Amino acid sequence: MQTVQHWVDRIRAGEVRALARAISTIEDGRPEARELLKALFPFSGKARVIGMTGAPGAGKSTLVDQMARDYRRQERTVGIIAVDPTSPYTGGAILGDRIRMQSHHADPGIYIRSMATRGNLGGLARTTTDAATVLDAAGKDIVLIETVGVGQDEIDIVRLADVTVVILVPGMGDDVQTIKAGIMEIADIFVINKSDREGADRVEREIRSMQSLAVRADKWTPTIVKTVASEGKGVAEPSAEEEDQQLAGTPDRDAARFPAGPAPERTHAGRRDQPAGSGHCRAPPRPVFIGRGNCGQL
Ligand SMILES: Nc1nc2c(ncn2[C@@H]2O[C@H](COP(=O)(O)OP(=O)(O)O)[C@@H](O)[C@H]2O)c(=O)[nH]1
Ligand SMILES: [Mg+2]
Repeated sequence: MQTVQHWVDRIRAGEVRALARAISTIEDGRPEARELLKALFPFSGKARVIGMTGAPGAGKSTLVDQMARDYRRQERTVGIIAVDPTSPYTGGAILGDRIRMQSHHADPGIYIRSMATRGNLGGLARTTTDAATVLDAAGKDIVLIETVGVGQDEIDIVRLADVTVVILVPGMGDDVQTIKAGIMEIADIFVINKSDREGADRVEREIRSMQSLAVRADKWTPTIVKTVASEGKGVAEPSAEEEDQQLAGTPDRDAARFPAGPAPERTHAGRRDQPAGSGHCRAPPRPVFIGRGNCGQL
């Protein structure tokens, strides 16, 4: 039997099998997961965690795939976690995702993992957070998390990200209104994908009019980027925009997001602990869950 230390060493050396086994152990809620995570924590906190959320079919996987390509061109390593609670592990959209993303499979700089929701041991948000920690500790520069932006679970997942990209498409009609309560307030960047279709400008106007009604506590106005992911058009922009946001004074944004005091230390896969009592936010599902601190401040 190998020791946890040996396992950690193999993960940090980029051994895919060790990485895969770590995430499976977390997913299955096996007891050794806690010990492993504890040993990995000190090596986490460096990755940039980007949450990608939007309705089914919005083009999230296509965009994630293209963004991953772009990051690889910049010689940055990428971990991708696809969360789709409606799909069983081996079927449906996940299988489609796997096929589509297969082009990366020969590239050791990319690791792609679909999260199962079977049994939901310990909560999907928690499991996803832990998987992100593993990828972070494994040295991935970028961790992209794809979720279907519908339920609270998915909103919790994107809250664990450093930056959240909300993907909308033309032709949604009133849907923009419908999802605004949950999804709109967590967006750092809006992507209007399928901009080859009619109505992209209208979606943009709708977002802008919503933005004009409410100013975020941190004064950040989410940027709007138009893409045609299936043709690779504009796909570098979400990454570039994300980069700009990272450079553009995260400290100020933190100060605004954590009005109770200075931004807390990064503790967990690059995210910050939500300060006690800072929130108008719903309580996180578990104490260890990491919030981004800007919820409810739209
Ligand atoms: N017309 C058009 N189709 C797109 C675009 N991006 C993705 N698609 C297509 O939309 C479908 C759903 O894409 P997918 O990435 O699986 O969406 P997801 O469910 O959000 O992950 C696929 O058939 C894609 O080829 C786009 O910009 N324009
Ligand atoms: Mg998908």
